[in-house]
Amino acid sequence: MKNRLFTICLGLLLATGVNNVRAQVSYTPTVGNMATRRNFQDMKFGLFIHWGIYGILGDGEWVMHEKKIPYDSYKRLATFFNPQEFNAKEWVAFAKKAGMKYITITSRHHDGFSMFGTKMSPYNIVDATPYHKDPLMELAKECEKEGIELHFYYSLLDWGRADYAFGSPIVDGKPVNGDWDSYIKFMKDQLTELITKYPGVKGIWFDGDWERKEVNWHYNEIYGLIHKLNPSIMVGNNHHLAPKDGEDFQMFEKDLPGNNTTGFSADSKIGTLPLETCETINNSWGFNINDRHFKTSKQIIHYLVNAAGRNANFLLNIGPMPNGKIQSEFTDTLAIVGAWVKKNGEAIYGTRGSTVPPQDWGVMTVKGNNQYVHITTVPQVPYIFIPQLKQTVTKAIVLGTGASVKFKQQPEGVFIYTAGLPIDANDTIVKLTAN
Ligand code: FHN
Repeated sequence: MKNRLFTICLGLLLATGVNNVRAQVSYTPTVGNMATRRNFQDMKFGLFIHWGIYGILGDGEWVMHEKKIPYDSYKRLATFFNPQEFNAKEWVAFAKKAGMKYITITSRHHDGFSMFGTKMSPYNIVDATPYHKDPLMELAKECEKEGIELHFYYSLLDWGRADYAFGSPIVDGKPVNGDWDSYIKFMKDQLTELITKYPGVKGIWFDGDWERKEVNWHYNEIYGLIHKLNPSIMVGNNHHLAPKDGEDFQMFEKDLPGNNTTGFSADSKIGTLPLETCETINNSWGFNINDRHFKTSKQIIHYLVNAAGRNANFLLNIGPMPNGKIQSEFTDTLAIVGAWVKKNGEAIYGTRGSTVPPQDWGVMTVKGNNQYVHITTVPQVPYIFIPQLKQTVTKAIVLGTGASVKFKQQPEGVFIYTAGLPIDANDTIVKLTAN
């Protein structure tokens, strides 16, 4: 009886239309999904790739919208998008060399162009460009071969499709000038292709929810479909809100969890799901020929360390060039980052954030009985103080050399003495054994 009442109430709710907050109802992740989540948290460092036909204009992925290029004119870009230099092997090798364990790539961005061979629209890289090949299939196969996990970014927002009807008023959860049912079906069909055709996919990264706050995105059906097709796949949504039912990880954009320098995170309270934060290597997501605001290897390492200390993965974005090559500024910087991660990976991979909150001097990560003290800002005084450490420290050494480090534990916390400590310009790591 109780169950029937619940079903009736749910039916009524579903019939009311506006359900931006509604997602997969009462979702319980499978054992396989929980394993994907754990592995995701262990990986810590991923490569985000924004790549599309907009790259030809060298002005980022929003160029169509920002330069007010009519959709039909913009579509011409497809007829000369021909990334002959694309080589999945090179991309995967580049990610591995940087110490990254997974790749999240745009399968379709807001311009609506599908960068994969879809049967659901002719506006895709195989059918609409002279390239006639599917780079995402090549990437998926190479990732699988090389043990790199693959996630697909998928835009909910579409500037061009008539059924999406960008700019249309929304009434009763639908755009009045579009065909919302058709658009939802289109997305489900494409997601089915992405999940069933491409080997090894472990995540779907939605974006664009924020464009239509009052629409019914049918997340209950979309998330339900993904988990039905492959229960182990992690669903995440860059809606800039607290996680919804049916989601498997929570993401932050251009901000560490808990910060809100961009204004995107005002409503995204940190939940209990695995966390990820994404940031650009320069100031652009898609290829931007004019953007020379390259982050240094030190800034990238600090972002990675600070994310790990806040229990989050770091997804670092690059925008490859329209010929399929990755520009040398990115490969050079990430080779340095990779060398650092190779040396210090013990304190990053497989760790979790500490109960000790971020301090002026840096952050801490934890793995089993080990606590890693990441000193990213060496203090003026010859010590750092770790407050609130509940465990008893039995040993303190420099990570890598094993040289012992002087420390003193008191009821209110632990002092680590930094005099004579070999300082790493990026991050001086002290490994504590603590029970
Ligand atoms: O509009 C997009 C943008 O192009 C890019 O894809 C980023 C990645 O986090 N997300 C959106 C803005 O929230």
